[in-house]
Amino acid sequence: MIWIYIVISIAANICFADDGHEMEEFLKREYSLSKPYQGIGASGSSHWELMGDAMVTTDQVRLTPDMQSKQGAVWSRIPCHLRDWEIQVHFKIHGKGKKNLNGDGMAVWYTKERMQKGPVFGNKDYFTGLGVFVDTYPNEEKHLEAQKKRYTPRTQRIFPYVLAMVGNGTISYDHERDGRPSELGGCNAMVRNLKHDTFIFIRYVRRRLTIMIDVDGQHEWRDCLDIPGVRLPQGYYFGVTAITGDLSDNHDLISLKLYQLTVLRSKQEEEQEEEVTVPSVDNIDLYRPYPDAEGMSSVAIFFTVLFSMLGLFLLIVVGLVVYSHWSESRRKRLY
Ligand SMILES: [Ca+2]
Repeated sequence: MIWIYIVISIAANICFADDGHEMEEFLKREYSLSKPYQGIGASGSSHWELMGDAMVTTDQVRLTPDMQSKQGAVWSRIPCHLRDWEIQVHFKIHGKGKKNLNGDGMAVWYTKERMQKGPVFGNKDYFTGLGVFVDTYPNEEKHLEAQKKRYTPRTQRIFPYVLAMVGNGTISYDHERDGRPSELGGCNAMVRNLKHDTFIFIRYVRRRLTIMIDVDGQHEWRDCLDIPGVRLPQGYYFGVTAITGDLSDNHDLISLKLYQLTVLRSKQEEEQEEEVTVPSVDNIDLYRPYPDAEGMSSVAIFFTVLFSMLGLFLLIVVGLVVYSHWSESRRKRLY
């Protein structure tokens, strides 16, 4: 289903969730960030705080410049106690690097922790909460290419790739595998060096996590991920971070708009929604290691074929021996 993209120009709107429930949305200015970014970073005078190499200009919050080994972030100072919400993130990723010679990407967060530098797109590893990543560099593919290994179609992706992960404080983001073992889902999103605007939309309603993207310049939301049973505690912080390594890009945040959604719940639904203290997702292990993501190497394929042929040969020999014994004993019985 493609959603018609509507620029929300007034503070309150009526819209419908996927399940047809009517809901209202209100822009929450204290959790939103937009031009002219007044007072961001200055201590105490803004709801948002800058970190690392992030810089505010007239047109954007530049999380990283197009230079190696930078990381930057902007974090909300106030915890969000809304039960149902959606955020629209207007961002821009651009740089001089040619395709797949740029990196590493940016992330939108709703986490217990805030303002901690680290390897996960500029945030700490073993985070607690939700991370939505725009990964612009295919680490696993490049690693396998260098080793002349094939990758299985099951895990093959086209980059840049948008991926969602829920962490409970004990799960590491596997950077070398581009987060595959902890992936909740995701989609391809060609977002680099575009003239038109690019957006990510994250909606969290009745524990259903929906992610859509608008990156094609068509003013349409494209489905990226939709998962029920995502349990996220209240009182976490929103943040946007980015990182560069050997390869780089400008990672710019233009705006972040948070809407409170008011959803009618029946008394029964209210009673069933017990309070969540640790993030989790119903019926999904948050970390699912897989033994052979790298597929078979050419040596492994050679031996598999060799042993298969030997096995077949052995079967034929055994079959012939059994047949000759059988036909001989049959001949004897006939005479
Ligand atoms: Ca990557």
